[in-house]
Amino acid sequence: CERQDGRPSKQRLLVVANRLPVSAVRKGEDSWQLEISVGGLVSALLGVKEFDARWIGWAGVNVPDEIGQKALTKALAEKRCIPVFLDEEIVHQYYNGYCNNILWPLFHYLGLPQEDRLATTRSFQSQFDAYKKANQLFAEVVNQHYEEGDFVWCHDYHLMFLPKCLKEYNSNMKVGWFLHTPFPSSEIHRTLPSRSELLRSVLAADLVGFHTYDYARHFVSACTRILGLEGTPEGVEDQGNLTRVAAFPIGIDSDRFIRALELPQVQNHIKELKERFAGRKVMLGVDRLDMIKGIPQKILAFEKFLEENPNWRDKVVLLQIAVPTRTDVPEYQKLTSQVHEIVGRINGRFGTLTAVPIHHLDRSLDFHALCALYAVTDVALVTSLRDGMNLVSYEFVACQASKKGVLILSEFAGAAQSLGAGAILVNPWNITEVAASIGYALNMPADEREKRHQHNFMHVTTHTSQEWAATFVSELNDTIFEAQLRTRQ
Ligand code: ADQ
Repeated sequence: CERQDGRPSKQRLLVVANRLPVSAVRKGEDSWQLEISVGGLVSALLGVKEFDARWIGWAGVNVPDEIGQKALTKALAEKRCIPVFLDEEIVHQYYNGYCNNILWPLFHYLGLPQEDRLATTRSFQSQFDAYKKANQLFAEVVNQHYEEGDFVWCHDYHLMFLPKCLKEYNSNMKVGWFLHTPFPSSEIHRTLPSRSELLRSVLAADLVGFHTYDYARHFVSACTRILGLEGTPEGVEDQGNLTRVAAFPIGIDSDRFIRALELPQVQNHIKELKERFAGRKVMLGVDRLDMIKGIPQKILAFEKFLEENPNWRDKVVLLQIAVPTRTDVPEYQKLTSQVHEIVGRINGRFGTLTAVPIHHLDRSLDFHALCALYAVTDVALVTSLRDGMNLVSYEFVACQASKKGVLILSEFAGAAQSLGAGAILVNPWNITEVAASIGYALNMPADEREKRHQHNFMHVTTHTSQEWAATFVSELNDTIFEAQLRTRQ
């Protein structure tokens, strides 16, 4: 498409995700305050600037009244966001239930929460019905805002039913779907009662994307085994119709981090942190407080390291920043108490009157404070039990141009496939191995650190979020073009 001055205008992109990149807090009957949300998907998509993008999603609040809905819609429009309104019951069944209690643990190989396994099995059908209803509500809003030529990019496990709903509205709509979590082995997916319906709905998209080749392979093999469809090197074929399936590893807006390090406020933070931890090596963990992140395993490995290396006890500190999420879910509340309990015990065991080995913060940090922390870190510890990609590891690398710190990275994070050559890869379940890796990282000679860092820095600065989005959208375009050619032949 062209503008009046002859230059091509930006491609319109409707980004559809469960949550908008902002959270809304009601300040009065018709006034709202918007705050940017924390999370991998938001971080990645904020870096996408080449498109004329609008974001469609739930604002994270129940707004039953029309005045409130109108005011919120207006406030969000200024941020190019369009709300989908979901009532409390739907949110309970769709979001807390089917998405967070069933799909999230299943896709991360964690199974269902032990104590309500049977209860979940019983309520499964009603939760799945709510999931489909919520996806239908998203589809209605997309359809209202869709203009011919738009690309619709659906995100994540919350919206697996959306491609099918959209194509029912308009079979010419150009629809892509991307999964931010792992897609598990087909043996795991097979256990899901709604396994076939979900796969078929996703296959209605023109292009289906995953972070890694392995996840894409698992998806194709689930379609082959469960639906009996043919998997080809291009994707999945159903009676002559091809759904393209491919890997699109996500990245970050690395320049944003690199530029931030030059800012006076970040430099001040860095100075303060250096003074505060002078004489000690700094280890860092930054995670959403979620079972997939392996936070208890990380802290236990650090304890083992201190136990086995008494000479390091007053020379190293672990800063663990964990932003709480899904705080109303009992499993997450239990995890928070468990982490507090372990941290308290270790600090009691190895702390002194003047210093403790672990500083644990249960909160989100602002961007500048986060950059400063990354910059002063000697060793970053990412011990996810499973993680679609893990952007924290990328952000750490981007901020390490001068320090050249070491990244210890779980082999179960998608990032292990891109940063594996520069990081020390570990099995987070094996705390003996992680403890040994901490020792190796802290003692690593400068030339080895430099070499490992260069490898990862090169990757992080060339495989950016902008490049990720541009590649996905251009592949979506090509896929549709090729499909049109095939139907003409
Ligand atoms: P997340 O599970 O949220 O993302 P991750 O990729 O590490 O995980 O991204 C977390 C983001 O939140 C980072 O940008 C980080 O800076 C920020 N963050 C985390 N804790 C914070 C804190 N305490 N304060 C401030 N910011 C904090 C999901 C998948 C991942 C996948 C991404 C993107 O689970 O596997 O990499 O989506 O696809």
